[in-house]
Parts: sequence; structure tokens; C-alpha cells
Amino acid sequence: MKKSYNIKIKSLLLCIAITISSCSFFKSKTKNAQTVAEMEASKSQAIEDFNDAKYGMFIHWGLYAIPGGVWKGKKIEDYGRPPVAEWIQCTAQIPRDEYAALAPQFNPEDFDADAIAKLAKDAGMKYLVITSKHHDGFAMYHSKVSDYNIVDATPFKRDVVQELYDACKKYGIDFGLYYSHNIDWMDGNDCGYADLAASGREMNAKAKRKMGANTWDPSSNSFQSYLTNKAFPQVKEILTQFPDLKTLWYDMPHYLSPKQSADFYKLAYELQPNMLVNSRVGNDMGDFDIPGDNKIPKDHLAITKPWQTVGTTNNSWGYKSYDHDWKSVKELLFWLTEIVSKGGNYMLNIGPNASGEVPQESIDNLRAVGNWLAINGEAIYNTRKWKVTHEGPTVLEMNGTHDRAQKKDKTISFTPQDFWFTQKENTLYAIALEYPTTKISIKSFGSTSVGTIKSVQMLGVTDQLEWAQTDEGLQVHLAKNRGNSHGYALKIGF
Ligand code: FHN
Repeated sequence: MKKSYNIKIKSLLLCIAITISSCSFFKSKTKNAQTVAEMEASKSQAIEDFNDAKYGMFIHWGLYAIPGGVWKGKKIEDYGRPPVAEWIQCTAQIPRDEYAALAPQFNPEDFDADAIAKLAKDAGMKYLVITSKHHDGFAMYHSKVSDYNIVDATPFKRDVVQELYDACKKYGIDFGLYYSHNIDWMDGNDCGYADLAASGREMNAKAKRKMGANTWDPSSNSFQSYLTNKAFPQVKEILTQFPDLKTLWYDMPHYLSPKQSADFYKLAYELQPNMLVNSRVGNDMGDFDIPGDNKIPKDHLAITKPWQTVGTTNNSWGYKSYDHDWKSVKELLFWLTEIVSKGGNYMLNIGPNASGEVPQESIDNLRAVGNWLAINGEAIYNTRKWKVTHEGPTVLEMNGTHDRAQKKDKTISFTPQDFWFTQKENTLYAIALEYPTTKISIKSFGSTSVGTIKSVQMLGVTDQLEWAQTDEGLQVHLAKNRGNSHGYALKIGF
């Protein structure tokens, strides 16, 4: 007989509880005429914190770490797209029971929540978000709603989300959870494709090509019953089990109706009103935007909400055994600096392997960025975008995971004339990722455009700098002493 992981009857009870509570929620909202827009507006302090934090850790970890991008001897690329390792079940069209047979093999004894939270801290990251359930439907915490979870279905039997939640508290790292609400290859039937098609609502390009819908071995229940019996109860469950979340990170909502997105948003608001929900709750809702995976917006001024770019350290979110295309320290610093100069947040991913180890290249590069931030962090954290984001000859466009993976020439280099800018109250910062041989000149800091500069200081260096400001810009002879080989930041006082 096939091993099946059923959503437990208990979930029905939980669901009734949610329905009752959300009915009274809707009633009181109707009475108070509180709309999604008003709920979003009530999160102003959380949004300030988000805008201050700038840099966080994303973790994609699940059963897909076992194949690590290879299924039955073939690489995921040989099956099709997308070639990111956490999609192996869909890309290789693996039947649900065959994929679920990975669970009894999952025993990541090297997993160390304390070490990961400490890595985030050392890397200069202020928050951490982990996949509580990705598209495969497997929960990485102890769910009472579905026994398809790390405690009930694996020999490991440890709640890794709980362990990370506790470790993050210890190190002062804010905590958030990813939850795949729309796509669930185990229990989500066709992810709502048929409902969307029948509704007459417009389909976006992803929905049109049935992206993520389980077409090869869908569960026999309806999508609606998945929502009622698994997705809503599990969201309620994580928000209750982990009561102090900074963000709830939904993903891939392209089949959901506006009502379904609103229900996911409201459930989050009801249980943790100060927590931010990302825009992938769907249908233009959410407290902050995601311009795209591994994508830096060209026109950041067109984004009206706070925003966050999420990025990979190689070209996959989940552990991919043969992807050694690691972003260099210089490249990571560029992503962070460019994003922050445009007012965004950068959430950088790690994908632990099946033993629970974080790839060494990720560790090394994250720590090196952390060393740079230990000196230059003042120019990053708690800053806001300035009217100019960058000056200098180097223009790099980052247009998505696939785009970056396909780039033939991955060399990243800058000139000493490249500067990125941030501001904080009465201070401007200029960040450079290359040192000059002689003096530098920053054109954006001419006296007619910024007023009279009173002080110029290099972060982390006590030497006095020689400098002069003219209408044409600010000229500075840098200190001989270099704080960090990957670049420096100047603090400009007025
Ligand atoms: O399909 C997922 C993907 O696996 C990964 O989780 C990323 C992270 O932003 N989100 C989706 C694609 O955008």
C-alpha cells in the first residue's frame, strides 16, 4: 500500500475555529469598516524597522536537499525548467509518494541552529526567514495539521524552525517565516488553476503556462479543501507556534483570487498585527514589495511600498550539489550597496545540504561581507536613499535568477570613480568598492548641489583626510590605511 501523509481530521477542527474567528473578524471589520489598506497603514513602526534593517538571511531547506538537483542520475536541467533545486519534484515530475519517500531518509544530524543564527549575526544580517513549508508541501516544523512534517515523518524528529526561532532570539536576529500558500505539490491539487480558469479572471503569464501546478500527480482533494484543511490551518499554526515574527513571507500566488489573498493577509493581521506580510500574498496586497528574485529594480522610484530583493548565493535557492557558481564577495557587496542606495532591503539565501551543513563558500562569503559591514555598516543600516543613487562609469543590471545564471562573463569589477550614496539625517555617505591610486573626486557633492561640507571622514579609519569642495565636486586624498580590501565609505557632515 502507498504510504500517504494525510491531512489530519484535527485540521478540520482547526479550520472550523478559523472560520468562526475569521467570521467574527470580518463582522468586526465591517463594523469598523477596516479595509486591507487600513490594516497595511497600521504597521508604520514595523515598516521603519524594515527600512532600517537592510540586510537579512533567507534559508531554503527541505527534503529537496537530499537530491540536491539530481534525480535518478540526471541533473534537473535535463528534465526542464526551472532548474532551481527546490523545484525538483515539479521539474522532474516526481510522483508524490516517490518524493515523500525522501522523508524517512532525512536525518540532517549536522544541523546547528545556533551556528546559523551566529553566522547571520557575524555576517551583519539583522533578520532571518526560513521556509516553514515550500512548494513540496513538507513542513519543516512540527505541524499538527499535517503529519507530512520534519518531526513526524523523518528519523530526525527535531523541529528546526523552533530551534532557529530560539537561536535567533539568543543572537538578537529578527525572525520571519516563508510559507508557500498557493502551491503545494503534495496536497494542493492543481494549485487552483481550474478555479481560476472557471472564474474568468485574467490569468498572468505564469498561470497561463500552469507554472507550479501539479499536473503529473495531483492530490485527489480539491484546491479549496487544501486551503481549508491545510494552508489556512498551517498559517494559523505557525503564527501561533512562533508568536514573535517580523515577517510572513508568502510566495507564488498566481492562481489565488483577491478574496483568497485577502483571507491570507487578514489571518496574518489578526494573529500578529505588527508583523509585515510580503506582496506575494498576491493580488497587489502586502506591506512590502518584492521586485523579483535576484532582480534589482531599474526604476526604484516607481516602487511605492518598502521593498526587498531576494538573492541566491549561487543560482539555486535549495541546495544544488553541482552549482559552484558562487557570487563573489565583491558581487555580494555590489548587490547590497546598489539595493540599499535605492532604498531597498537585501535578503540573501543559503541552502543547507541534506546533512544540515551550510555550503562553505556561502559561509566564507557571508563572513567577508560581515567584515566589510563591521567597518562600513554605518553607511548601510538605518540609512535612506538619497536623490542620487550612484555615480561612475559601471552599470550592472541584475534581471533575475536565470539571467544571472546565464551570464557568460561573471567578472564583477568597479572603478575608483564608482560611488553609491545613502543618507541619514544631516549626513551623506559615499560608498566605493575600489580604492583609487591617487585622490578621488565625487561630482555629486559639488557645493551648489549639496551645500557646504563641514567634515569628511573615512569609516573605520582615524586618519585626518585632506579634502576640498568646489562647485565641481568633492576631492579627497584617502588615508593610506585601508579598513577593508573590498572598499570603503566616506561620511560627509554638513
Ligand atoms: O518558486 C519559488 C522559488 O523556489 C523560491 O522560493 C523563490 C524565492 O523568492 N520564490 C519562488 C520563485 O519566485
